[in-house]
Amino acid sequence: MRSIHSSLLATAGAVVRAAAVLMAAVGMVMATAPQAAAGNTASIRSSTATPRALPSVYPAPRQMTPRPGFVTLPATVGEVVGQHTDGPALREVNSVLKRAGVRHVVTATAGQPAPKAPVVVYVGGPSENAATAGALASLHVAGPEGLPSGGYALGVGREQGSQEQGSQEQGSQGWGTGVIALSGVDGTGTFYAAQTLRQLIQGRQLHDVAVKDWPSMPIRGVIEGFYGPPWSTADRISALRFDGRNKMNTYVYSPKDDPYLRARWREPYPPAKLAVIKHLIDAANANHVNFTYALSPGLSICFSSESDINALITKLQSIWNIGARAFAIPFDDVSESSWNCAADTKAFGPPSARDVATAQAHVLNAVQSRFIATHPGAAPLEFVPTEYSDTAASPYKQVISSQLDPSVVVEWTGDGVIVPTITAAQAKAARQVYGHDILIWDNYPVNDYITNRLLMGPYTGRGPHLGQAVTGITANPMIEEEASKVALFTAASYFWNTAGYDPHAAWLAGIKAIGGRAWPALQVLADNDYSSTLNPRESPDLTRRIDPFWKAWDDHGNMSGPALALLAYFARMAAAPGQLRAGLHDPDFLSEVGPWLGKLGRYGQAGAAAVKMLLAERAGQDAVARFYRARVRRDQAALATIPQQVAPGVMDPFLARAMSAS
Ligand code: LTM
Repeated sequence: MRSIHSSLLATAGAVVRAAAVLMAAVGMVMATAPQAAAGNTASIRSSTATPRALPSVYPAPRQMTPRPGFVTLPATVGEVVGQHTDGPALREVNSVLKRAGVRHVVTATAGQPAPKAPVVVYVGGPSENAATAGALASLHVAGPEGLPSGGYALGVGREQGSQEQGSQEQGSQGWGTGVIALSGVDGTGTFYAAQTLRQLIQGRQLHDVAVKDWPSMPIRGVIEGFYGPPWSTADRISALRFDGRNKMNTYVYSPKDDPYLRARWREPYPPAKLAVIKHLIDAANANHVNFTYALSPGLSICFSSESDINALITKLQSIWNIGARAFAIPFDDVSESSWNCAADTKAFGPPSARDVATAQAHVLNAVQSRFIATHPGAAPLEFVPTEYSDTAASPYKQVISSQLDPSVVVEWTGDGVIVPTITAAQAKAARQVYGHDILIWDNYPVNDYITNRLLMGPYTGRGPHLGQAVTGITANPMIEEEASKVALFTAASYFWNTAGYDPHAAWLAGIKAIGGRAWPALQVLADNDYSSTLNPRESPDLTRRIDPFWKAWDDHGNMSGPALALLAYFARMAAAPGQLRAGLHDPDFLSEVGPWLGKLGRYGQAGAAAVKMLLAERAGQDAVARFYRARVRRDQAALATIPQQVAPGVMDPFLARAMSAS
């Protein structure tokens, strides 16, 4: 075999040696993990400023204005908190400061003199901390007044009068007190300001900046609403933390196979299970996420039964008692042509879409008036109609529109169950036909209908003005919780700032945030698990290299450039499993994606062998070509035994064409 290798190196020589150099370069990318800012980086003019540019922040803020100068965090900082400063926000600020190297935080309460320290951090908006307004004013940064819930102002700079513009060497220490002021319109806003602060710190430094930021829609989040194995408690805790970090404020607990949500909906939770749900609610609260409990009685409810309505309310009350304040009643599993009890025929007539809607409105109105309306602080009741995926006028929707309490929010999946596009016009049509506020249940990146796929492409096809037409969007994720985060990172960016959303920039930023130093390998995995009903384009980075390769091949042109580019990519594919296993410290992610990762690596090997086979053939090196042909054949056979799909429609056709090309 050694002689065949030497023969190959001798023949395909320059091309393959250069490929090795490229492969080494690929390895270096992994080691350096560039901080390259994608999308929303705002640069400043000063040639001496350190740091030179604002880092990227996701979701992209509405207004983020860099200012000349920067603040260096010393080992000891002062902190001014109010009596009502949000607890999770303060915890986040303190952990951000600690990670940046701050060792001591000297705290004062609003009303006391600010601590004497080179940098003072003010935490809390107008309803939390009376001192922050003055700190923002000293920086000439406007406060958050008038912003919707979750909005915030964030200022970094030096107190007015003490700042020597352009004296970058002095940092914060030389010219008066450095000020960092985080002011939310509410506690959630201050928590989000802290999430932005986390991303603004580079080493120990922060660019001077003024941020004014607010969300595009009130409800933004995730609905665990897929079929199949539900997320574990650890998955959910991880998801709740991720939601908060990415300014999503909603998690809907609606796993299809919690029996106490569906088949056994009347039964109270056993204490141990209730304790787990309480643990989730507490984790949600700690991350400013509204835990929404979705009870689905449709499989067995007798709509006309007082005792069933009481059971429904009693169950909701048991979840209220452990801290939940948002509730949903999904009726997406209800037949429009049968009742669950004879009494309903008597009460509502023979089953029909219209009568089913009347029965549902009857139950929902009871929950609204006897539970939601009697519990101050309860969020508006949400409901999934049985007809949830179109905007055509129908007897069912007509009844919902006219009989359901107007404060109930209707969940709707778009014009279809899984749709490439949702526009503001469609959402307005839904608002019109259902007669209620619309919350989009978006079936992306859910994969319960294609469990052999991972869906890791960006969230696309949702219009820039959709936020004005709906009360919010919750995305239905994949069975694989950790792997869902790539798509959900992009969805969160869209939910927050629909008009400023750049799918590719958000996708790359998400890959960097999630992948850490192994992000280039994660990018290759996501590139080859990219297509979906939202976007049919598969493996965009790979196909950008395959297409020129075949063009050069067909034209009998110079193959070296396209072959090198393709070989380098296949090298990244082959190395990705090892790089992710070594560099991504997330065992759950690695076990979730294990089979896909294995297939990706094997495709990388097969692809490289196919390219080398073709180069050898063209060079007239028949023995070398035969060697690689046999290798590709072996890889193809092994790949065919892995049911998970990677690069569907791209890699198998590439290998097949390579094997038949001459
Ligand atoms: O979308 C809704 C309202 N219901 C189901 C989801 O539970 C399921 O996850 C998705 C994707 O299969 N389709 C549905 O219709």
